[in-house]
Amino acid sequence: MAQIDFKPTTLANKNIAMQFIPSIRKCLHLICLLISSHLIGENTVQSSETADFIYIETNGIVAVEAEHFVTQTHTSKRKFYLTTTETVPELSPDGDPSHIANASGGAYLEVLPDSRRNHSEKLIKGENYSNEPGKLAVLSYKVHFNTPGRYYVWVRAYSSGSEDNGLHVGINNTWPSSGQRLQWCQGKHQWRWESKQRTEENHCGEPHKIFLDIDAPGIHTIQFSMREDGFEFDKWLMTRDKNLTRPEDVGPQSKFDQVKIHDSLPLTSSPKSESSND
Ligand SMILES: [Ca+2]
Ligand SMILES: [Ca+2]
Ligand SMILES: [Ca+2]
Repeated sequence: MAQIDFKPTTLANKNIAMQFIPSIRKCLHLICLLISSHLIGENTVQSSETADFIYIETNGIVAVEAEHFVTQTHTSKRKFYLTTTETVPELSPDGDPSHIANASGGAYLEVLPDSRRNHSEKLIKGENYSNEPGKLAVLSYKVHFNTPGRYYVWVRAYSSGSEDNGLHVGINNTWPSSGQRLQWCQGKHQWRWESKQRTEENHCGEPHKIFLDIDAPGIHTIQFSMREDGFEFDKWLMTRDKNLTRPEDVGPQSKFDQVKIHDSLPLTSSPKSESSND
């Protein structure tokens, strides 16, 4: 039987090998590019997976779908993932099924993976928990405010336990104390609007303490960041009314004047019909 010699001992074999070196270099360059673009994507997730929206405040209120964020940053440890009727994020651990039923706009976000789903699972600061705002999974939204002043922030969330019910809110890359530790205790296993701040005195949160001050009319960046992983985020609103009655439904209608929608993002109604250009 014939023997095959793999050793590149001859000059001809060396020449053949030399011809492949530029191709190998090109391949390595492409691999480096792919790895670097992946790493950049980990830390600055642009709007390509959702859409670009500028929402509008009118008559002292603005309501925004959580899934309509413009950018997401600080995603190396945890990230908000989109759930729709067609799409469910394939990350584990998660711990529960989709809660798309009754979600406003047919979509919501969830911070995954959820590695701390109950009190007995290990708390890792900076990974599955951050009492410091602006550090993990930071979502940014654009809102055109017509009316300056103090706005109370409400969020519609779905909490299943005691370790998926914390969030922070900030504005223009600042994280005031009045935006820290949004908390849900009542209304488990359902979508629920809440506006309460977790305090030393009351771990279930106190009303009227979550607010942002709009100093001047114009476009501002409203931001949310993770406090606990597994947080499920449907919609948020800001209102001048300190004593707003907690909505039992999907809440006020959204108004926006600029939109670029990604194909995968569902909209339950036409942007034009909701636009406040009128
Ligand atoms: Ca979950
Ligand atoms: Ca959790
Ligand atoms: Ca939603």
